[in-house]
Amino acid sequence: MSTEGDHEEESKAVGPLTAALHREHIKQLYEKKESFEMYMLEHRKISGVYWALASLQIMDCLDDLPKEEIVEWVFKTYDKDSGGFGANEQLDPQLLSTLSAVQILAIYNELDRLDIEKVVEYIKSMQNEDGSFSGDQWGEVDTRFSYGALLCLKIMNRLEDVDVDKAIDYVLRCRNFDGGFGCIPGAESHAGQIFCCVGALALTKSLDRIDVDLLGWWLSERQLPCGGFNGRPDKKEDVCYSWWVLSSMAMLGKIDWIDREKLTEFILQCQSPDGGIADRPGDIPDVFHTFFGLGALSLMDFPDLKRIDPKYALVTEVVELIEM
Ligand code: GRG
Repeated sequence: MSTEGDHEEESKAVGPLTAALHREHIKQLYEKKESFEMYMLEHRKISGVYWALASLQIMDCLDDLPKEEIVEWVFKTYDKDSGGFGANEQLDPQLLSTLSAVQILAIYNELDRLDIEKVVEYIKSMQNEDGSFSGDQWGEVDTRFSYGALLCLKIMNRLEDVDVDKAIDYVLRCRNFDGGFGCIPGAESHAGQIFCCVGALALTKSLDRIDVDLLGWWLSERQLPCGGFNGRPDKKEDVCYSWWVLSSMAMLGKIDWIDREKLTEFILQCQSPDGGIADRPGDIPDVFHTFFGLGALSLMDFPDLKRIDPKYALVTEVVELIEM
């Protein structure tokens, strides 16, 4: 039996956005460095820092965390030999960690501190003959890495340093009959991978190469009776898909094909009374779901939140500086 929309019958009493509690949740996470959530983030800490800072910036309170301390820590994850950044101190360089490092520096308007030539060299070294990208020295290929590489280069204004045509041809090879995209050619369509592929196409102005209506339809089918989205058919709703689905629809110009009010209600119901946003109502919150919940609310023009750009996953004022 389908488990879709389990929360449909739960209380519909929807409170306001408890931004002050979310700020406190993030500050506590940073200050109590020994917490369970921080322990769980150890192997991908740099992305956790990006989600935390991006969340604070959406709520217009970036100064809640110490900028200089964070920027110094980011450079402790840098590998001078390769030009890539690791997920934490003493970890091997990795493409998505490099993206998070570059995003953090963009958020703080500190891109000048990067050795851009070295970082570009690292990303170039990750492109394969067929246009795909590997995530690290061990070679796993995934459309997450295509997006990560292209976005990282775009932020540094160096997109032309890789073979963009080949990169896009590879992304298009990962497209399925239903209009969606998977992690490699032939893999099942999944909203997370669709975000990456649509992001890669949007960053390179190649969206005219896909059937936008077909994909828009597949994405709009992800909204369940509870208002939340799942990531593929017959799966449960999760706040993070609010971002992966809605940002893809925003890039396709199809954001009006979903019920915004119901999605907003669902996200607000996922707020923890102690701050932070969880995957589903009543679950334990974390910084990943907090960012993606806030990001989706921002895409829907929720009051008092800064606007986020769907292809960069950064607030628009940061993107304006990058594109200047
Ligand atoms: C800068 C926003 C940003 C992203 C960087 C890391 C990345 C690029 C993209 C990740 C995209 C992705 C694959 C997201 C999905 C994450 C997720 C919740 C996976 C769970 O997959 P399953 O199969 O879950 O366990 P379902 O919901 O299908 O059961």
